[in-house]
Amino acid sequence: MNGYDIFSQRRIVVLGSRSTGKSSLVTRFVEDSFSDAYSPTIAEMTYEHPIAYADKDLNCKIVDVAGYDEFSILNPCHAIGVHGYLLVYSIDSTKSFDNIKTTYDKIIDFTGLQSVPAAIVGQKADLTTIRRVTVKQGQALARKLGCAFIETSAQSNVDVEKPFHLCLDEIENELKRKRQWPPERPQAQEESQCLPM
Ligand SMILES: Nc1nc2c(ncn2[C@@H]2O[C@H](COP(=O)(O)OP(=O)(O)OP(=O)(O)O)[C@@H](O)[C@H]2O)c(=O)[nH]1
Ligand SMILES: [Mg+2]
Repeated sequence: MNGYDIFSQRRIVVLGSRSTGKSSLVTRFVEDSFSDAYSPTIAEMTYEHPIAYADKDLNCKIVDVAGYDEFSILNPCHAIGVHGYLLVYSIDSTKSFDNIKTTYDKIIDFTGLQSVPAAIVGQKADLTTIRRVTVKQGQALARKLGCAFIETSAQSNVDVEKPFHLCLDEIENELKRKRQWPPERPQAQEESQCLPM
């Protein structure tokens, strides 16, 4: 037992094209480590990491997945029992940016939901001289898909914790909405103004 109950568990899946810096973002956040060497993820890794969020201690399971391209078929394990997503592109790659919408649409198609809690992450924000995707483009896509947005640099250790907190914001909002479902019925009008005929 780790002292956490099921209500404090949050499963966050990290998806995006190859070499966008997904593993680097996760390991920088969880272990505060970074390597310049590229070691592609073959077997996905799940990290258990506690995050203090609002007045709760959440036990986050962060699933670092191998790169998804536009032809990848969504693995059901990356859609079932998932609370939220980090959708990662690299700011020097238009292709990885275009793949964000494709991946989001795959999740929506698979789950049949209208939206899922997610944060779009523009990684490698330190690569300003070879930037291909502007902040405005990132923000516009996030608005369109109803997701949060942030740029990060795992290498320079900039804002690496923010995507996880933004994603938890989205998750908590969604859980709140679900708890309120069905919406309260309007109070029966006192002293009905309808007269029985
Ligand atoms: N400049 C820069 N390079 C980075 C950053 N994050 C990661 N990298 C480099 O980008 C390469 C790929 O990083 P990974 O974290 O392995 O990328 P990934 O998305 O997990 O790759 P796959 O597992 O193959 O999908 C490595 O050489 C990293 O050192 C960053 O913030 N800035
Ligand atoms: Mg990886």
